[in-house]
Amino acid sequence: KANPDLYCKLGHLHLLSEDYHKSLSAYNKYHLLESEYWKDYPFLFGLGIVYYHFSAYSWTVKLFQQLLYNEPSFCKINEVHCRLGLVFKVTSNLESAVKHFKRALADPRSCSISKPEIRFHLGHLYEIQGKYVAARGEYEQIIALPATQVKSFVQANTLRQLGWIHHTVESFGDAASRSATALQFLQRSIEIDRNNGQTWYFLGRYYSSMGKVHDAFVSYRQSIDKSEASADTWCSIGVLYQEQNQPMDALQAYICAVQLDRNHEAAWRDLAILYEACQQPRDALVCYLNAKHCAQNTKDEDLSRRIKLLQEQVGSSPNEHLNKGHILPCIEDAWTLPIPAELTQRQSAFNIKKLVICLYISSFENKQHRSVSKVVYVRCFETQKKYCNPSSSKPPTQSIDPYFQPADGAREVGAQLRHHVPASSGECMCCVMAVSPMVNGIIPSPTTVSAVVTTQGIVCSTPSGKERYPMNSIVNGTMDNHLYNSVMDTPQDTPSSDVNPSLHTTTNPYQLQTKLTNHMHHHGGTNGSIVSIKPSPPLSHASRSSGADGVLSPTSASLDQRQSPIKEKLGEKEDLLSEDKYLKQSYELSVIPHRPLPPLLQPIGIPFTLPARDVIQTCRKLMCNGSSPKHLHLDKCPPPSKPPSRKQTLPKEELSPPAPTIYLESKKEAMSRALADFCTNPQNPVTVIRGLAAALKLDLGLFSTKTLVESNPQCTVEVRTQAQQPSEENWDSNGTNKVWLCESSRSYSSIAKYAQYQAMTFQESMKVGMNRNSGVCRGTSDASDPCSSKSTSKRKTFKTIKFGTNIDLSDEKKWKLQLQELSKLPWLFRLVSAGNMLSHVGHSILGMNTIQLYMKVPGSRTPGHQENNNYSAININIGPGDCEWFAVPEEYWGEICNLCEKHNINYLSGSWWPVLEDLYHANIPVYRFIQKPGDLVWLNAGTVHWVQAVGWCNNIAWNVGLVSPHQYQMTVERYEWNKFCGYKSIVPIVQLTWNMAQHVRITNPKLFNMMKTCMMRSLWQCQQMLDNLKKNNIDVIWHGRTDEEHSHYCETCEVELFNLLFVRRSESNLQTHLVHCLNCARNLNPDLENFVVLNQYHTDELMRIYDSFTLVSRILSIS
Ligand SMILES: O=C(O)CCC(=O)C(=O)O
Repeated sequence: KANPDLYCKLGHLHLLSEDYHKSLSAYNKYHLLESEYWKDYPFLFGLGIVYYHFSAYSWTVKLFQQLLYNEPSFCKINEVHCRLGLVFKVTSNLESAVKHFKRALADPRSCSISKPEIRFHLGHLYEIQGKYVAARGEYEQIIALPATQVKSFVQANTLRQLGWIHHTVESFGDAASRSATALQFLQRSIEIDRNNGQTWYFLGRYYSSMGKVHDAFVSYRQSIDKSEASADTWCSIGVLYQEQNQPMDALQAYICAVQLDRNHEAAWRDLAILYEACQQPRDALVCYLNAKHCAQNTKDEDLSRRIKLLQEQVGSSPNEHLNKGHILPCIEDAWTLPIPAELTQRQSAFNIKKLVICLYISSFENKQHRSVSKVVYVRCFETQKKYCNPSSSKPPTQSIDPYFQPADGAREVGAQLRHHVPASSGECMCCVMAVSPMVNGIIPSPTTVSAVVTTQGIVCSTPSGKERYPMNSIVNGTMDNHLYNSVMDTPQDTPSSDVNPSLHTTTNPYQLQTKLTNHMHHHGGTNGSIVSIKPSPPLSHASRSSGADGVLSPTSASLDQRQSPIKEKLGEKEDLLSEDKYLKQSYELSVIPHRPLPPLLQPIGIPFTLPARDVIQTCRKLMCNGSSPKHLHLDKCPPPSKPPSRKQTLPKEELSPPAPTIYLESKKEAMSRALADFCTNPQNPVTVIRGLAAALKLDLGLFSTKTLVESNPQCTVEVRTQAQQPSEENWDSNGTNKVWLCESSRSYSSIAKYAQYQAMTFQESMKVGMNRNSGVCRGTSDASDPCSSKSTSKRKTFKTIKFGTNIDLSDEKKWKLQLQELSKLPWLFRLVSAGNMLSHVGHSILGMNTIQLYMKVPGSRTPGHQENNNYSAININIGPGDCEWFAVPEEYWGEICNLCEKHNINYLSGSWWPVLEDLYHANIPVYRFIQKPGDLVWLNAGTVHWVQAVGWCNNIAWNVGLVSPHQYQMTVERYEWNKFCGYKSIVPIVQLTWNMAQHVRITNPKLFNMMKTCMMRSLWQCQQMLDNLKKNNIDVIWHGRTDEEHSHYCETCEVELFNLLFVRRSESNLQTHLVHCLNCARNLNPDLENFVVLNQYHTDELMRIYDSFTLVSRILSIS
C-alpha cells in the first residue's frame, strides 16, 4: 500500500522545484489517500500555494482557511495572509483583503512580498474604496522609506499612484498645485521605471487633460509599446483623436478598446458619441445599447434618455436615409478588423495549457464530491470608471486594475503579444484579416486578434480571442468581466511573481515540519495556576434556577457524579478512547442527524466525572510524555464544513411547502407546552402563530407609529434606501438582470422623520389609487405590476423606497411600557427567561436579547440571513399592512451559501436576496407565507429567511436561545463556522457556557455533555496558556471581570477571548489599548514583548465552577 506521506513529500519537492503540475498531482494523491489531510499544515500550505499559482482562488481560500483555523501560529502564516489578501483583492472582497494585508503588515516576519509592497496593496485597496486620504497615507509611508529598502518597481508604482490621486482627487488641494505635484510624481515614477506602460498611460491622461496633445500621444504610444494592449489606453487615444477631429482614427482606437474588452462601457459610449457626431444614429444606438449592457449595475438616466431618443429617431427614418452619406464604416464593418494569424495560434497553444490545469484541479474537486468549479482567474476592479465623453473634455478615466498581478498564463500571453506586435510607425491603417462580424449589433465572441496602425503611428494589438477572456473571468465562467491589468507591473523576478525565490524557504517541508514540531513542544506545559476566589457575576436579567418554565428537557438518565482519583476513573492511557472512536462518537453524540459535533464540543477523551484539577493533571501528563491523543487540542479537530448537499430530488409540490400556522383561541393555548414543543421541533423550520395578541390581550398599539412618535420621536433609525421590486425577484440596479446582490445604501434618521415619510408615501399611494395592502409588490414583474410599472421591454425600472431598520428599543426607561407589555408573552417567546440562553450572556447584545423595531413601507426588504449564531427568532407584525416571508430549512444553508459564493457574495457578511427560481432549480424548498398584523413568526434555530413588506407596517423582533441540546449545538456549530470564515460571532459562546453552568440546572444529559466538553476544553486551554507563560517568566496580571462587562474579542482575528487577554498599546494612539488572542499576539511578537497579560478568572474559580456543574435529575430540578 502506498504511503500517503511520500506523496505529500513529493508534492513539496515538486513545489520547491516549481513544477506546479507535478506538485498538484502528488498533493492530490496524498489528499485522496489521507483522510486526515487537514492535520498536515505544510500540506495545506503547499497545496494552497499550488492553487494560488493556478489562480484557483476559491480552493486557495479553502485550504488557507483550514490552515488558519487549525494552526493560526503556523510559521508561514504571514505568507498565507498575503496570498489571501491578493486573492480577496482580485475577487473584489475588499474588506477581507484589507484585513489580511493588515495582518501581514503587522507580522514582523518576512514573507515573499516585501512590507512596502504589502503597504502598497493596502494603499491601493483604500484607493479603490475611495478612501483617498488613507491611500495617500500608505503611499507616503512607502516613499518616505530609504530607497534601499524599497524595490524599484514598488517605488515606481507608488509614485505613479500618488501622481494619479493628486491628478484626480479634487480634495487634495487647488488645481494648479495638484497638477504640479501629479506631474512630479509621474515623472519621478518614469525615471525609476521607463518600461511601465501604466505610468505612461497616466501621463498621457495627464497631458491630455492639460491640452498637451502631442505629449499625450507620445505618452500613449509609449504606454502601448511598453505594456500589453489596454482597452483604457485605446479608449483614451480614441478620445484624443476625436478631439483632433480625426473620426476615422478615433473609430479605430475605440474598436481596439472594445475588442480588447467587450464590456468597456466608456469605449462603447464614446463610440456612440462619435457615431452621433458623424450623423450615424443607427450605429450610435447600437453602441449606446452595448454601453448600457456593460453598465449593468449603475443607473444612468442620461444614457437611457439618449437611447430612447435614438430609438425614436431610428424608428421613424427609413434605413437608406440613415445610411446616406455616412463618414464612418457602420459598426458591423468596423468590427471586422484584421488580425495576424500567428497570434491566434499562440492563443490556441495557451488554451491547451489551461485545459491541462483544469483537469488537474478537478481531480481534487471530485474527491470533495462537489460540483466542479472552474479555475478562478484574475478579475479586474472597476473603480474609477467614468465616461470618456469627448464633448465634456474630460478624459476617460481608466477602468482599472493596473496593480493586480496577472495569473502567470496571462503574463505569458501578454508577453507573447507584445513580442509580436509589428513595430510600425507608418501612417496607414493596415487591415490584415477579418474577424467574426457583429450581427445586428450583438457583440460576437471574439476569436481573433487585430492589429491596427493609426495615423499617429500607434500600433494596436487587440487580443480579442475568446481564449483571452477566461484569464479575467471569475469562477462562474461568464465572459463578462473586465480585463485585468498588471497589478504592480511586477518584473518577472520579483517576489510576487510565481517564479518566487523566497518560495524556496517558504515551502521547504522539512523546515516547516521542524518549526511545527518545535512549536508544538513549546506549547507543552508543566505546572502552575494562580489561586484566588472571585464571586460569580450576577445576572442582569435571568434568575438563577431553571424555574417552573419546564424548559429543561426531561432526563432519561443521570451521569455518575461521584468523583474519584484519576487512576480509578481514567486508568492507564489505554483507557482513553481511540481516535477513531472519537470520530464515531462525535456523530453519535450529535443531536443533528448526519452531522458531527462541532470541534469545540468534540470530547477530548477525559471522563466528565473527573474533577477539574485531575482534568488539568491528565492533560498535562498526556502533553508531557508526547502521547497526547491528537484530539486533545481544539485545533486538531477536522475543520468545520458546510452540511452536505441533499442528494434526493424533491417532487415539485414539496418545493413550496405551506408554512405551519397555529390559530390560538385562548390564553391557555398560548401558554401551553404543546405550542412550545411544536415551535421548537426541529422538523418545523418556521411557525406562524395567529391570534396570539387577542388571546393574551396584548396592546400592540404601543408599537404603532403614532405611539412611537409620541414616546421617543428622536430615537435613531437606520435607513436603507432600496429599490421596490417584486418579492420573488431581485434585479440589478439597471433593471436588466436578475441577481442575488441586494443593494441598498445606508443613512440615519429619526423615528419622527421616518414616520413622516411613512405617512407621506401612504397618502401618495392613496392618491394614485394604489392598493396599499394587497397586490403591492407581490406580483411578478409584468407590466401591470406597480413595482415594474415601466417594464414593457426587458429592462425594469423600480421606485426608490426607504426602509427604517434596526431601531434599538433596549433602553428600559424609554421603552418601559412596550417592554412591560411583552412580558405577557408565553415563556418561550419572552425576551428574558431562565430558559433562554441569551438571558445568561451577562450583557446586552443589541437586537438579540433586546428588542429591535422595523418601520416599513411596501417593498422594504430584509435580505437573506440566518440569525446570529443560529439562534431562534421572534417577529411580530404590528401592522397595519402585511409582510411576506420566505424561509428555507436550516439543513440547506450550505447550498444557499454555495449559491451566494457563485454570485460572488459573502454569505455571512454580504447582502443577498435569493432569486426564487434559482432555489427551485437547486431543489431547495422554500416556505412562502404572509404575516398579517398581530401574527407572530417563530423562526427555529438556523432557518434561512428573507422578508419583504407588502404594505405599510412596523415589526418588532428579537432572538431566543432555548436551553436545549439542539439549539446549543446549532449555536456552537455557527460559532465555529464563523471562526473558520474569519467572521465575528457576536455571542461569546465560551463565556456564555460558563455563565450557564453557574446559573442553569441542566437535566438533559446530551446538553450537559456538550457544555461540559466546552468547559473542559476552555479550562485546559487557559491552563496550558498559563503554564507556558509561567515557563517563559511572563507575568499574568489580575484584571477580573466587572458586572455586565462585555466579552473581549481579539483585535486582529476577532475570536472571542475567554479569561486571558494579551494587551498592548496602539501604535497610532497610545491611549488606546488593543486586546489580542495568544496566537495573534505571538504573530506580532513571538516573545510577547510590549504585551501585558491579564486574566479575568482565577483558575481555582474556574475549577470550582467546573466541578459544581453537574447534571441535575429531572425530579431534583422540579423540587
Ligand atoms: O421584519 C423584518 O424585516 C425583519 C425580519 C427578520 O429578519 C427577523 O425578524 O429576523
